[in-house]
Amino acid sequence: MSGLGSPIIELDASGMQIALIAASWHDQVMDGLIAGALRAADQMGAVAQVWRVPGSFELPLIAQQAALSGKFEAVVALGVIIRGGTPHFEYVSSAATDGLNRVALDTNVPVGFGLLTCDDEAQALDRAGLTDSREDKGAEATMAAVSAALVLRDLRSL
Ligand code: DLZ
Repeated sequence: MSGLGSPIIELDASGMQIALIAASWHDQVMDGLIAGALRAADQMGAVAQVWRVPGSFELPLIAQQAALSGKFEAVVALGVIIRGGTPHFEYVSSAATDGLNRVALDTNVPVGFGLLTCDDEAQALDRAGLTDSREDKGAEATMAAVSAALVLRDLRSL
């Protein structure tokens, strides 16, 4: 993981099936987030399938269906919302955030939160796991979801 105070996590998730749900707004940032998520999945031995949705508002529904399919131990949601001159930012951000949290709690499948809510595109690029980025939020969200899925495996085997 990459942000200040974030943990260093090394995980063995060999063969774990995970679903990556990725929005499509702000393509350069999304390319970085998806690449970071796939890199992290690969490093942990997890097998990732990617689905694209139009915008971040659509992430919760598709994340919910992936979780309910029973085929994935973890779901990762990736998106970028840039603050603009309209109230859309607040509506889309809170709908996506609340929805994704609800998916995890309703389905008992961990949902990695790889949704960037940024003031401008430069801030988003800095978190996108690109060559010049300081942070890699796609990888971070993927590691968090897989880590939680491994804890759930342990808890369910008690
Ligand atoms: C409408 C909208 C706006 C203004 N901004 C973004 C954004 O920055 N990032 C994003 O992922 N999606 C945005 N959207 C689209 C909504 O998420 C949604 O796709 C549409 O409102 C259609 O349901």
